[in-house]
Amino acid sequence: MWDKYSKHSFRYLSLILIGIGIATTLAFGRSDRDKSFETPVHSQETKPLKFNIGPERDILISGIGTSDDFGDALAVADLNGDGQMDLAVGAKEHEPGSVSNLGAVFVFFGPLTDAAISATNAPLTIIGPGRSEIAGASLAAGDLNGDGIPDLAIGAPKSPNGNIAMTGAVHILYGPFQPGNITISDEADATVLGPLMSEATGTGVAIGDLNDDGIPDLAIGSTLAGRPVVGEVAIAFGPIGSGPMNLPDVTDLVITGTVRGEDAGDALSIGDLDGDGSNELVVGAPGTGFSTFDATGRGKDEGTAITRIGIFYGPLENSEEKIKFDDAGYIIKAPGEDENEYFGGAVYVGDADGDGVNDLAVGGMGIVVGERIGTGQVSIIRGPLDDVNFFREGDHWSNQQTAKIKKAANLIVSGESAIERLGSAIAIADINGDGITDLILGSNGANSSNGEETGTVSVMLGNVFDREPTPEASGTGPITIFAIIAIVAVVTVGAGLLYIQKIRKAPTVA
Ligand SMILES: [Ca+2]
Ligand SMILES: [Ca+2]
Ligand SMILES: [Ca+2]
Ligand SMILES: [Ca+2]
Repeated sequence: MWDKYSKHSFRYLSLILIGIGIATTLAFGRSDRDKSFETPVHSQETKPLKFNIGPERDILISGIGTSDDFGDALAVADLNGDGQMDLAVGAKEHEPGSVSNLGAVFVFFGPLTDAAISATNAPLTIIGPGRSEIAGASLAAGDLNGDGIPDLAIGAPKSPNGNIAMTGAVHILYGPFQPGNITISDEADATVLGPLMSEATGTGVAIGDLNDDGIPDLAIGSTLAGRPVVGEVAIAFGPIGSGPMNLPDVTDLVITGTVRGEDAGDALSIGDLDGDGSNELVVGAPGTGFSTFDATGRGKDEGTAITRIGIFYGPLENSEEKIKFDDAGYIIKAPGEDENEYFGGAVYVGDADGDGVNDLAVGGMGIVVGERIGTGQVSIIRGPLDDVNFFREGDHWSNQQTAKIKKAANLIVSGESAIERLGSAIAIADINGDGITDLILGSNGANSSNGEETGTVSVMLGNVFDREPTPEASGTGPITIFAIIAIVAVVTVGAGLLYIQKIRKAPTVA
């Protein structure tokens, strides 16, 4: 009897061992296949690298108050002159002392190395000039007065121009900057004022040499300028003087939107994208039109659902005639046709992959990813962006002036949560001081430890193109492998028990 039972136990043990063998084979086979899928791909002929900011962020900077819009604008430069890059973050709806929508800029002097940073501890806070002026809606850093030290340009699209309300303005503070708590009204060295009410001058701003004279120039976006309202970008060649000045008096060149309500100039960036030594101007037009009312009061939807960016190749020259958006060297369109993707609400020219050639990053803070409505997305196209390398031979969109970002993107970072609006602002710079450029992304609707919807800024340290995306927790990772092992084990044990039961029930043969 004992011999017989032990014989059956041996068979049962064999079954279990076979089961484990099958499970192990399946598990290792699975993991090998996963690895081959995860190999980074960098060329435009293949799919882009895709990241979720959640598991990838190395530094999280939290805004202060609910609906502050912290992270709606970013600028990087050595603002205190110590040789390290510093980060300025706009929060256009910050309300210190309950003054509505004063707006503020928080400056964090580099190198930044802590994993969690709060704007409550920002060493320098610059408070907006007046109630409801939404200072910090846009930011740019660069040497505007020619002393070799970076200055800060702060857009406030609802600042007044004398007696004219809500023209918008760009307030300029000359560097270097010290720690402290200052106000724009006390400290501004120059102010460029919009000419007309409600044109939203200062929704976009950028600093860089656009006419090849070696002196940084100032580009200012007014998203509600133009008749019909299309948005405009005014370019003032540097150096920029001191004191208050009217925008039309210093403007050398205007780029005008071509689609009603497209908000041309909402985001601006300057840098050499084709590697010829002259800078390009990248203009975002994230608007989808707006509803108007006809004579009978009936609503009329003029939404165009075209959100796009235009690349204007430098050098640019003085011009009496306005340059039309549709005359851009290249135009890149939103990933979808949906409204509110806000594609082009942030643009940044910088070297994200460290190959010495600038790349182009574009934010769409309203883009839906999976179930995550309004989570936002940032796409990076590797440079050089010239007609040889950008619109590659062999792709069906080659030799065309326009492309969809889905065809052009080499790397995509998506938001972690719904309505966080990742891509509200972008900067590319070495912020932790290790000599390698980092990717800095605003999420102006994100929750933080300071409260709901304070807005945050996330930093991915190092070359993002060298990363392997962290597998999604719910995907085909180790969980699937354990599930396979568990199923095989259960089946094996079950079969073994049935086998033993069968033997016990079998009639004894004499
Ligand atoms: Ca510094
Ligand atoms: Ca210049
Ligand atoms: Ca160029
Ligand atoms: Ca590059």
